[in-house]
Amino acid sequence: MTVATRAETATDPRPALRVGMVGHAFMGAMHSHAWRTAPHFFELPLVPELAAIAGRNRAGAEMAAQRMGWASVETDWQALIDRDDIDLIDICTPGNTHAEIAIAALRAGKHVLCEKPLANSVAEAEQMTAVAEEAAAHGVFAMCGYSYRRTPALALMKRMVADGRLGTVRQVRAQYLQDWLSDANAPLTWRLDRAKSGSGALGDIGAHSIDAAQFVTGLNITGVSALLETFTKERPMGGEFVGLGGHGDVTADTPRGPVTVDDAALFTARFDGGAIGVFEATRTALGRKNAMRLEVNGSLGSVAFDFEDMNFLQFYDGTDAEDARGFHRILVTEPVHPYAGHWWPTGHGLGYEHGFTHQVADLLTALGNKTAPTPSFRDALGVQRVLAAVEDSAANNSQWTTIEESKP
Ligand code: SOE
Repeated sequence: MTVATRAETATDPRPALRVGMVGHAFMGAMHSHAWRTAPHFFELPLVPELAAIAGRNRAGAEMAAQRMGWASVETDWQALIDRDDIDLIDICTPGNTHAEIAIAALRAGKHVLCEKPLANSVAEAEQMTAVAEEAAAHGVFAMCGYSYRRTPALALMKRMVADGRLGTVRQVRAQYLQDWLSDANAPLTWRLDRAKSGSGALGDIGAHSIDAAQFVTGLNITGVSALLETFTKERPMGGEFVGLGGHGDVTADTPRGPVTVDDAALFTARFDGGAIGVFEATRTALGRKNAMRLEVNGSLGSVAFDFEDMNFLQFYDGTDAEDARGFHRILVTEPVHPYAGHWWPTGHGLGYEHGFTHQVADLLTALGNKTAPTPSFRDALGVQRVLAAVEDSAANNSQWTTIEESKP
């Protein structure tokens, strides 16, 4: 893959990284923001260019290109891959399209950023990982977009565990609670169709919890016992989600179709190294909007994070003087904290979108240094194996289900 050179007239000598993005819904908008913003807040070896966006509907893609800042439009992802002025394919589409797009892109010598979860099955994830590792040998790299790793408080959590501040990790408590599907009249979108999404809350948000737990602790889940539930078995067809309770136009005559994925997933887990964990993912916990929570208890201390209070990390240091022990609320906005120093002066908080900008900054830094970005497709394959084990366990009366090692 030739590294693009910027136009002669450009004052910036750094090479460009020309991005082609597939999809322009919520994640497409978020990734566009990150590609635009990263070079303004991070010193990067490559300068991203929003070269082209692909969407099946030309009018919709044109509108998205204008709104999100893309220079050109394609109506077919293969056309993006065929262009020699594109260096990286950013996949922001439903899970059933990830494998075909990522494999074609990598084989064409394009780097890939693929939204989570990596795929809709272990088999697809294994194939994607094999192609990615083959491409890496030729300097073409792939990353999976588990963006919460790059929330400053979670990155600080990982640093504290790695530095031994918690001692031996014993227990992990991961919840990801949303409520946008609590309304039985919320429509049957692609996220509720197993053929497109692969699973429901489990793969959509449970995958984030699995990746975050493994990333923060440095431990892998080795086995699970699980149950899944679908509370609303049928939903109105043909509409778009317009917010809680916003589906008054749905009537008893509105045709309904079957929901083929879970509304909620619960599972217990064992990690290598002897730790145990409990996980919960749901999109029907009325009142919880985006409560991605993670708590780790160790022999010397505990840390706890709640995305709905995302600028704080709670830390209990068991080595504090006995009369001073308690959960300290650390405001994770200081230059000493991961990523925070790139933004505002002390004490000014960050938001959901910053994790995506950090993701792009770390990706561009890795590519500029010709090194493999993380999380790799193999890391994401590990998450995919846990997702599959949860579904297997739930389908067999919650029987204990082990996770096979990721094959080399
Ligand atoms: C919907 O549940 C969703 O948009 C997830 O798909 C994202 O990965 C998560 O970051 C926010 O919630």
